[in-house]
Amino acid sequence: MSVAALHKVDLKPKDYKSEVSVVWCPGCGYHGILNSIYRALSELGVDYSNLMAISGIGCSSRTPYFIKSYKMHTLHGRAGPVATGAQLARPDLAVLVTGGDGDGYSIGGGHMPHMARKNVNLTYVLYDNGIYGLTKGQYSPTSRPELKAYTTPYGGPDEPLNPLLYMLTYGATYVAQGFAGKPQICAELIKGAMEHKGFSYVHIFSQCPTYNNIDTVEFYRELVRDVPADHDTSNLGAAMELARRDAEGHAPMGLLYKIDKPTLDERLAAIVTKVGGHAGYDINKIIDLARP
Ligand SMILES: Cc1ncc(C[n+]2csc(CCOP(=O)(O)OP(=O)(O)O)c2C)c(N)n1
Repeated sequence: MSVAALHKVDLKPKDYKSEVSVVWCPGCGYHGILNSIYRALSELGVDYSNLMAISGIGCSSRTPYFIKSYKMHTLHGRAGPVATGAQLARPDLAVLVTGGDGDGYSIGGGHMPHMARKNVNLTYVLYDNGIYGLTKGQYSPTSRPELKAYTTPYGGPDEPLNPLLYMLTYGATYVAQGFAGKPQICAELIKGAMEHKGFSYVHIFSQCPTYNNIDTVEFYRELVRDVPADHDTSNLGAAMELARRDAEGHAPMGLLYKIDKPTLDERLAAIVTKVGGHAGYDINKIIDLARP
């Protein structure tokens, strides 16, 4: 989403904390991600009366409770469609979606491509802990086969999906990746995402010390490598190459891709103008327009 046109305020990160206590486990990486969001909002000067925080269901999806903003805690996997509707109804507001790997890529997996390809003007921060946390530890689409979870006591039978490749393939116009153990980098990436006009996707690796005993802080520290300084963020092929990971399997950390493209609300507004405004909706006129 682009917050550039919004009314600016001068607030500290702590001013974005709501009165609701954060209930995540001690040591959970989500605390770091939440702090990155507070920091990004403060640095951007977002007025919380212009912010809609929207989520599905999961530990990560509790985030809107902890942010001072308007908010919707929706159905499991359905944050995307609700956020799309909210953004189209109020394109003057900033929309921030937060959720987990299960919410976004299992039950919500059918919605992610469409937010990307339609270039819905919102920011999606996906907290990837490689497990379903809220429901106490089931294998997710980003789990590594080595993970022994309640639903896969002998390890998993399949390979994890590659969320960055998925988002790039479907046309997301801002794609970045961070790690909860590097909150300053996450804050920068979230800030860039919120400044971007269009569908901005920030994937953040996070440890879940309670249910995922293999994707630890140490594992992620070894896994991630900074995006090279000379990477061209407008080059889709180069971004995909980074997303595919290097020969040693390292995952890129930083901004992979950013391009400008008309957003869904802009394209719809152009159609409304073409038919003469909402009052001008006339089925015969629309049929005329559709004639070759
Ligand atoms: C329709 C529906 N199916 C299943 C559930 C149970 N459920 C709640 S959260 C969740 C998975 C959450 O995992 P993830 O999105 O990775 O979030 P995390 O808790 O790890 O942050 C599931 C399966 C539900 N609430 N609704």
